[in-house]
Amino acid sequence: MTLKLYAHPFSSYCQKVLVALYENATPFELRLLSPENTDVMAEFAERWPIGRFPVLLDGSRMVPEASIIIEHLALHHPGPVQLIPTAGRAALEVRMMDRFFDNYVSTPQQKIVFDSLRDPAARDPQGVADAKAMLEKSYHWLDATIKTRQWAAGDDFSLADCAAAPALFYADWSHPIDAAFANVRAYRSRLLERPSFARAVDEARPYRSFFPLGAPDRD
Ligand SMILES: N[C@@H](CCC(=O)N[C@@H](CS)C(=O)NCC(=O)O)C(=O)O
Repeated sequence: MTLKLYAHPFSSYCQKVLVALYENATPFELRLLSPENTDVMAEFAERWPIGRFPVLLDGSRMVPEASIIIEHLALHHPGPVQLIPTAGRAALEVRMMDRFFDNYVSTPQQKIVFDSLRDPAARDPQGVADAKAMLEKSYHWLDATIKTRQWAAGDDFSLADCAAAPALFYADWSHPIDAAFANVRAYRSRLLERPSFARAVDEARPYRSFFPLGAPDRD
């Protein structure tokens, strides 16, 4: 049975799942969430009224939340690249780093972008300043943590790198990673060279004009 992914190629959380699917060449059907696809939009709204994407449909099972989708794939559709280690301690480190990228990189980066989409009268400058301060703390912590690691949790590419790739990609667009954080910048470059993420970035290229802060002319 074909896996169906309700997603959009330009969305960071969708890219997180696309990287996992591409790592293992897992076959799936993209249900493109785009205003002109009214049937897909309606199906999605009915399945997941929360409205955040991606969502995976595996037979009759609906799986929301990017991390849970990747956990689901590892459990039910494993491939040669093991994105979540079987050993408990190693898995804990992977899951911790995955939470780090979602909560302390992606969430503040989304705050900056979502705020820019608001009506000017409804903007939240303090919230945006707090988000930028959080990103600075995250870059600082990550710079020391990633210094001795090839990938987020050590030697092996994992769920945490699926989270890190789009999170750092867009965070650097919204609040540039200072040259002082050379280890973070080098890690972001390694992620961009990883074929699974390079493919996701290429597929999202046609949508760059959607980036509300203006996409930089790089990457
Ligand atoms: N916690 C969710 C977050 C997903 C999320 O924020 N997706 C964004 C796209 S990157 C979205 O749905 N944005 C549409 C909206 O906020 O209405 C996950 O891990 O999948």
